[in-house]
Amino acid sequence: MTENNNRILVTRSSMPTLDEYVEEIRELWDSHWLTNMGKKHNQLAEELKKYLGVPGLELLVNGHAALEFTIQSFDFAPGSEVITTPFTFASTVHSIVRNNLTPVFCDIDPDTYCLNADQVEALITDKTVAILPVHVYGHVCEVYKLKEIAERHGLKLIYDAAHTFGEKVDGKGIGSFGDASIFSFHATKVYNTIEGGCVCFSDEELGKKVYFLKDFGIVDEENITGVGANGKMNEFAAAMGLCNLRHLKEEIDKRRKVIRRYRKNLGGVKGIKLGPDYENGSVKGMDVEFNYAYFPVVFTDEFGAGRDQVFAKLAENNIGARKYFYPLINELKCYEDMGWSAKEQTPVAYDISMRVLTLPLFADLALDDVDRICEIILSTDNHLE
Ligand code: T4K
Repeated sequence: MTENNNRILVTRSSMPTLDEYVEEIRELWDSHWLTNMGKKHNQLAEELKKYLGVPGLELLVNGHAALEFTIQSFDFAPGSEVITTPFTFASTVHSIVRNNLTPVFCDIDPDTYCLNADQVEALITDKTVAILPVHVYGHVCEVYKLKEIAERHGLKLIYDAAHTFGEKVDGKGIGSFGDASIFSFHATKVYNTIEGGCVCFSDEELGKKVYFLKDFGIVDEENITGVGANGKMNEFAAAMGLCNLRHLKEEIDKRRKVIRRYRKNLGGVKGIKLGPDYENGSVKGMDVEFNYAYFPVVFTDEFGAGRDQVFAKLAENNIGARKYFYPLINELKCYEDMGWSAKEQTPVAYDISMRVLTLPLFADLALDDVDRICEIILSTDNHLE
């Protein structure tokens, strides 16, 4: 039985053994070099570049900083529009707004829950400068269609790839699509550096700009030529990343087993809709090497209970599923003055946000626990008459 204070939470951080981590950080006591692009930072950047199959990579203190600094590095005019999805974590849209840009919401695909590529073009105006899709839950956006649209309209394509660490699309690292892709290495992700993130790019100039901005805009000790900030990853985080990278394959193998069990138990149940099954052939014309990041379940009207009832029933049993991503970003309190209407602007995203639950998923989640979680879910069926 998997226990975390007797509760099973939506996820649990992957960690190396304490001995392995101590061994990794031992040399920091000799060098006294703790941050500011030290040895571990640089080693991790090189290892990740290879692992992710990307031409360029810059490490950052977290995924949000990666996104915010990346957007800043394009120097878009204030008030320019960025087409994005409301079905995401707040970070995506906050990073647009904090760069003095205007988010324009596009609805999502009903099967992958990613930005609906077929609806992007209708939202492009003469103020649009970029498209910012999210590979939500590790599901993959229609990267070829989006590339074609971005190129035809001269727009930048910036992916929030926070959930897709290590994935491949048609054999290519997912971070190599678009002008830039950011990953999150937060404690709750498939791969973590405690807190951390990176941006991947092919244009070296973009990488240099992000580096410059993450280090206060410093050129040298006597020259600070940009208004940057502090986005540097420290050596302890990088050391955690070096350790976790060694075990990633086995972690992903274990996650795959958990998801297969969920699919076996819940697949085909009336009223339960599961996400795309990347093991079962190509999805939207793409072969995807999935990382098993999240397991979202959508309860349709045919199920005998609503999402909130299932959530409550699981909570009664000490199981902490989460309503990622409810509420939508175009419904958040902090944006209530913007005059957005989720129901009208993005009806599919609205509907999914009212019905979705992400179930517990982590490498060491016991299969018996998966069975128990599924039994509890199925026991809520027929609550509604
Ligand atoms: N873009 C997207 C699409 C994102 O989803 C995110 C982050 C970002 C950008 C920004 O990346 P970062 O700046 O975070 O690197 C969590 C994460 O904090 C956040 O990283 C993540 N997305 C978001 C979807 O989920 P919360 O507020 O739900 O986390 P919390 O603290 O409730 O933790 C969830 C569960 O994880 C807990 O119930 C137990 C487990 N846990 C948590 C922590 C903090 C652990 O096992 N260990 C831990 O250290 O936001």
